[in-house]
Amino acid sequence: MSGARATGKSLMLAAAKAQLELLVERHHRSALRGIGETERIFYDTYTRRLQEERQLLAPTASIGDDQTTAREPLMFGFTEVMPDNTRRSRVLVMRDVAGEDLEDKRDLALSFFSRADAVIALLDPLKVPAIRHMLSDAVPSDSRVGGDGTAVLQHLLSLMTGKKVGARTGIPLAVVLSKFDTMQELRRVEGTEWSRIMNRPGSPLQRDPSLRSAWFDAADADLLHMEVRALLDRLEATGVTAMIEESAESYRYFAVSALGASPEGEMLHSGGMAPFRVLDPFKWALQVAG
Ligand SMILES: Nc1nc2c(ncn2[C@@H]2O[C@H](COP(=O)(O)OP(=O)(O)OP(=O)(O)O)[C@@H](O)[C@H]2O)c(=O)[nH]1
Ligand SMILES: [Mg+2]
Repeated sequence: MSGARATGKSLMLAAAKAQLELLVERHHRSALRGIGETERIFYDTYTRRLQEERQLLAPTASIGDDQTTAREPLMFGFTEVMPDNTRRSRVLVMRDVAGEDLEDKRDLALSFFSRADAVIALLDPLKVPAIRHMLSDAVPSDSRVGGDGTAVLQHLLSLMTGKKVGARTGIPLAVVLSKFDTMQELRRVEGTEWSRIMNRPGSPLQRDPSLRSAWFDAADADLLHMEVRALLDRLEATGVTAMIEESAESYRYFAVSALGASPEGEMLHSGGMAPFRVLDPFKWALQVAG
């Protein structure tokens, strides 16, 4: 997981783990199991705060801190049923990188990006001043907003190529517009072109089929990819899209909300977490990793 501080990486990972459990049970008739210390680390870092204390997460500790959670990757195993009904064992190894480490370029500790099977990079729409302004009534102004997303993405791409100047990376890159519930709030901002875009019937920005199929759904993902690409253009993030398209051979755009609604201060929304499309990038990563 990559992205500037407070783009929503840790919450997305926590939400995706819960959804992956459901996917694996429902479609693969298997159970998702933490490997090694993963269950304990996951409980200490995510579950206790989110489910027992109903609180948002603290910023992820820097990899330089003396904390196992930041140093150890999270590893989950399950058995996948293939389309021809054969079964095979899969292991998903994830790293919840601290935005701070990417922003401060602690590169020695981040060299694993050049060896990843796939990278998920988050962009926060609340960083776009026009969006923040339109949503000033709907989104609490004290939400954590992170650092420079474009600079972090540029740096990430250089880490993915092992710092070779001018090189393109062959590592699949999922570019995710996070906190998508805030964009969906734009439905209610009347008289703007945003309410028209976000209200369009049948739009992939309004539905979440990610738990319906066992594997990555390319037809749905293609539609989503095009919608999110167009949204990024409208958000005037053309610098970002140009950079991705120039530097990555294999990329896809996604839209995700871990929470489903804005939090209330440091607390989760009273309705709990209602994730939107959080599984899509992980299903893609599992598919492209073979
Ligand atoms: N509305 C909304 N806000 C979100 C969502 N996900 C994250 N946030 C907000 O963003 C903040 C940061 O989320 P984290 O998941 O901790 O961010 P991070 O990218 O892991 O941050 P670092 O660990 O510092 O790199 C949260 O405390 C929320 O205020 C979401 O789905 N919707
Ligand atoms: Mg984090």
